[in-house]
Amino acid sequence: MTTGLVVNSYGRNFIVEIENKTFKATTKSKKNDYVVGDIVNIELINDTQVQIIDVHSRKNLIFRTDQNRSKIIASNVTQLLIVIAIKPNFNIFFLNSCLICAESQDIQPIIIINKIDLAESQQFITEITELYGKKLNYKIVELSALNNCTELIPILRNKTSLLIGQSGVGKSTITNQIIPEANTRTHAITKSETSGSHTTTNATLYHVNNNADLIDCPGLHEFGLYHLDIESLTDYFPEFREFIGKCKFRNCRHTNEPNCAILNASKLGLIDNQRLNYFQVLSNKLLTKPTY
Ligand SMILES: Nc1nc2c(ncn2[C@@H]2O[C@H](COP(=O)(O)OP(=O)(O)O)[C@@H](O)[C@H]2O)c(=O)[nH]1
Ligand SMILES: [Mg+2]
Ligand SMILES: [Zn+2]
Repeated sequence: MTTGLVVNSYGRNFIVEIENKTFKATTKSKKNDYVVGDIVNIELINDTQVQIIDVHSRKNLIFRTDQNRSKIIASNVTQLLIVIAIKPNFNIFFLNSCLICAESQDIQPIIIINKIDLAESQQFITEITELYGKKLNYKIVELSALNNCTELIPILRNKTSLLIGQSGVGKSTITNQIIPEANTRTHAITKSETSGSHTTTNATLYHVNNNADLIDCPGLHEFGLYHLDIESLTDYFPEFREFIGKCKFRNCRHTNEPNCAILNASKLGLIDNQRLNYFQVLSNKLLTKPTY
């Protein structure tokens, strides 16, 4: 049996890479929930086509869920590069959701503040660095993808990094800086394989060098986390950890209970108000979620 790596998908079809050569892939039977990053067993059909038989077990699976559906994004990711920018419309809820996604999958997150060339980025950088860098200890990289992304090269080494972020923050610009032929490749696949549509709507995996892979995924408007288990939620907030288990009530939801260690910590300024608010909104969503 030959194995390959899924590097792109469109509709029900996939692009699979086998020893540096790419093939169009269809799937056997109706099962087609494969995703970029999957290692798959394939059967050769001819010198351009293969059929996917099944998938090797995944180390992790990045996906999002909203009220009524779930979408898989990529698998076997070892680093989440969360790209943010003051423009077009920074959403702190989105940033927090990406961090919770990383924490819940035990994947290293790195926050990339892009568009630092814009004058209005100054205040933004200060605020983000103060909370997410200094208080929460997340690694932060500041750059202007329009100028260069060289700072990212050592960070990518020996990792499979997934670029994630709202539409328009600069993910594709970063990808094109790092892999100059990325643009052409995406377009080549799109034009020949998807009659007429202009952009790929799924993630694409690129090889950088030094065993580094980079996955660009199209902008997301929301990053739903309806699949999370509410009982584990506090574990994904690093600044909550020292207070977990210290509330008066064992089943405390940290919203308005008396003697809540987390609410007390926020009153003392040990937990940021916006983060607490995000936690409460998210846990409320999980409590009222539909069943899948
Ligand atoms: N000023 C500025 N604009 C940028 C920068 N990086 C990307 N952009 C612009 O932001 C827009 C969206 O970029 P794109 O890479 O398509 O974002 P994506 O949706 O995250 O893939 C484009 O017009 C880029 O030229 C940057 O560092 N500075
Ligand atoms: Mg893009
Ligand atoms: Zn509590």
